[in-house]
Amino acid sequence: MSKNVLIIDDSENVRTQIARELQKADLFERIFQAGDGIEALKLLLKTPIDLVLCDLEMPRIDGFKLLGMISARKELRDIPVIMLTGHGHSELKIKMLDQGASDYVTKPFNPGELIARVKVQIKIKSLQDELKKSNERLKQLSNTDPLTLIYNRRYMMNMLEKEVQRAERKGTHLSIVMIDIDHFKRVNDKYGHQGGDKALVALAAISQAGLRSYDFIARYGGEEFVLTLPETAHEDALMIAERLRTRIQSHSYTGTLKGLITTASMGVATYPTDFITSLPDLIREADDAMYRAKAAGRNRVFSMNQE
Ligand code: GH3
Ligand code: MG
Ligand code: MG
Ligand code: MG
Repeated sequence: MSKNVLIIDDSENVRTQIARELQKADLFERIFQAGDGIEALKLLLKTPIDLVLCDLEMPRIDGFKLLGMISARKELRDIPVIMLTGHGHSELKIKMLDQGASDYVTKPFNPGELIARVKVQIKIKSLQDELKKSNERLKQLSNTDPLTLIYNRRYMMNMLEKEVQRAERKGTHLSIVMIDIDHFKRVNDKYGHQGGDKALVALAAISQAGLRSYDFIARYGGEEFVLTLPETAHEDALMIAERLRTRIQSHSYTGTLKGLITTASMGVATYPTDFITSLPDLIREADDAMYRAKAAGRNRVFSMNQE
């Protein structure tokens, strides 16, 4: 992995000396230098830096000020900073560590010690980076349905709670479409469970295509999906559902599913109304409307107001 280091010191002599040691140790792909805090901050904001070596005493912006600036910015906060100081007072060292420094080296520095401390920080940083990445992967995994790769029910419920609150706060409408595939058992019977799985993957993709960026589709259950439409009035949601119903019906499957026709029954509900004042109300009404669509003969969109 290529790593970048930044040396900040107002003395060019010190910078050159440190750069030479770092070069010898061959730990970094690129070694950047800055003579003052402003130059350093500019560089940090436009270049990915993995470690900072920073002088404490500099004119205008000193090491403490720079530490403060680095920890105030979310994108810089995790970069380890090793302070370079001429003094050995304990108080000063404590203050540096308190203010966010990862370590310190006293000048004139011992090259062996400097490199050893640099290595420790690189190790910690790369472990932290790995941890962050695997946390992100886990989070994504916990929100994703493994078969269709769209959001799962858990994510949907979390988001819906937020969307209900947002609609409440902003005085807008939130619509959902409950979607249940018609006679899906027959698909499994005819094409096998694997064939059924393939159909579900295709249906998820069809449902996701053409959505606005803030709309999202989730797998609610086996062959049930929910489409969430923030800031969408009931009439508009009915139109969007109807468009999706047509798209599903006219989809031509290929490969082993060639010739298959799937249809879906949908129920549309919108928050808030006199009888939909909470998230459970919204889901119940969408579900009820979907069942009325089934009862009325399937392959249709029913509104919460429709008997
Ligand atoms: P309808 O909704 O029109 O009343 O009929 P249906 O046949 O779809 O009825 P139901 O909801 O009772 O059955 C859904 C079927 O979907 C049952 C189950 O075998 C199938 N199913 C659910 N999850 C999966 C899955 O992950 N893969 C496959 N292949 N089939 C699934
Ligand atoms: Mg100095
Ligand atoms: Mg079902
Ligand atoms: Mg079904």
